Amino acid sequence: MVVEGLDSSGDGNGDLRGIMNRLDYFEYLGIKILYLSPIFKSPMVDNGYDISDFTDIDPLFGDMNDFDELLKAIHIRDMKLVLDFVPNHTSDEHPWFLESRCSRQSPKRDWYVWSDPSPGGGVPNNWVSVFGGSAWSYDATTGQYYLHQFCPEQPDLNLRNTEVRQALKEVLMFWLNKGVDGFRVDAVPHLVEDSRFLDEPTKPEYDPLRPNYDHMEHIYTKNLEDNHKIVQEWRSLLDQYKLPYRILIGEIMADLPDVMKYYGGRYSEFDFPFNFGFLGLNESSTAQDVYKVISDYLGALPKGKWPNWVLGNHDVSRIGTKVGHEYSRSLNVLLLTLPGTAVTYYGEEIGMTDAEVPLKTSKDFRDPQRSPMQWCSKENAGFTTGMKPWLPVAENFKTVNVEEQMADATSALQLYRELLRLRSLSQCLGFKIVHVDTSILAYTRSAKYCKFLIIVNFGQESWTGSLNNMSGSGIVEVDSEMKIRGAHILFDNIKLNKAQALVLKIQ
Ligand SMILES: [Ca+2]
Ligand SMILES: [Ca+2]
Repeated sequence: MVVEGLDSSGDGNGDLRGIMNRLDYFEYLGIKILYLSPIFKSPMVDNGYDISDFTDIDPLFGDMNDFDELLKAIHIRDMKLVLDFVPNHTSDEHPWFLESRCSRQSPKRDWYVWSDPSPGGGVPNNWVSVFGGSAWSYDATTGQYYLHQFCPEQPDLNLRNTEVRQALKEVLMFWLNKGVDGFRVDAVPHLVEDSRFLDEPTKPEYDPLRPNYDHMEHIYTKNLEDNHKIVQEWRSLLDQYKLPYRILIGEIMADLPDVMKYYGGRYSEFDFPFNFGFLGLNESSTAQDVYKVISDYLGALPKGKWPNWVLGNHDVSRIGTKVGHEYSRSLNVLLLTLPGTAVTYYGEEIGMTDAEVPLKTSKDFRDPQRSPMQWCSKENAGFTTGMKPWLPVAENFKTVNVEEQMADATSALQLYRELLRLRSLSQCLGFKIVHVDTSILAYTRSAKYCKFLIIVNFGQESWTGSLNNMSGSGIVEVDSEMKIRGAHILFDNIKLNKAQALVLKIQ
């Protein structure tokens, strides 16, 4: 689970002690692994993804003592902690960059990607940053440009330089030696660039005056073959730490074939690259669209590799907002009954939706999905002991919050918990889609001694019918509405309310 805790210091920002205060909750849910987005020292130009010290905690979140205590407390509860690893770039305030930019003769000059202006003056080539505009910024002191695939305050490290590779490995070792259970690696497609610095081909819609990242073919800056060697190096470093096993997860925003390459083929790379297929779902998505995401993904998954599923993250609108709040429960049934690792972005377990962030106070277009965790119906949803949380709380916090849902046996939170309990008890391996139409998706999961049928109604109204080639009956193990557990259902006469999902144990 991607976690956000609460603010224990009263400054409005979530912090490490705040997460520690809520570990009972994650344990109560049945969560196995907690993942924190960057907590490292940072000027916070890009919410901590601009790091100025990879081996220190930003004071916003606490200090190293808080971290050590948190890690210990997580392990005592038999949970694991995964941290963010951001190897593509540093902050422009990182001592490495300060040293690199001070002169062309600096021993760290080659630690970043520098280039002379083009022969006619101006940027070295037409490369564009992911956030728009040129990927090059001019540095007047030394008369060269430095590369940044993201913000100008996030200069790209030169991962072709062996000293840089070693320095980054030492960062990993620092945290591994503390006992961290693994890493989610940021911005993997962007690790290395083609060193010839040739222009990238443009698409017809490309406007040289307002260059847009999506209007170019990123053949020299994205998913280069050499990225894989680097990931393999990290994997073999983690493999030196045997007990416990350390996990490596990749963030790869790319087409499926490129994503799948990061499993490593005959080599070991990521345990899994995040599967972002469901991030594209919206309010007009049908059961067939959901089916297509699942079948495309499983069809492309290399043999013997481990799948995973993600409903949301900090970069996209919350699933409950995109698809509709009423579908939050059935989407969790889907997430937690598909084969492989399920990843929950904090708040999805209670059906949180995006907050309204007024334009004049908005710092980032992604603020709405980053609003504070809704703990209770009190002021600021119980997130902060201070006056004001770092972002506004979503309006529905009075009804959508942990405290209310813990007390309500039919809540989304209790459903989530029940699904996790069923998962840990049943150890299903087999998976087969048995029915799909515009409204209904149904599939079976089989374990050694039992078999389950999962039926989800993604349609706009209630549904009554039978499934293709399914006869017999089952007992309701999980009902997304938390009302008819234990009911006996005949497969030739199934009734589902709008957005209802059932997990049936086949008789
Ligand atoms: Ca705080
Ligand atoms: Ca790079």
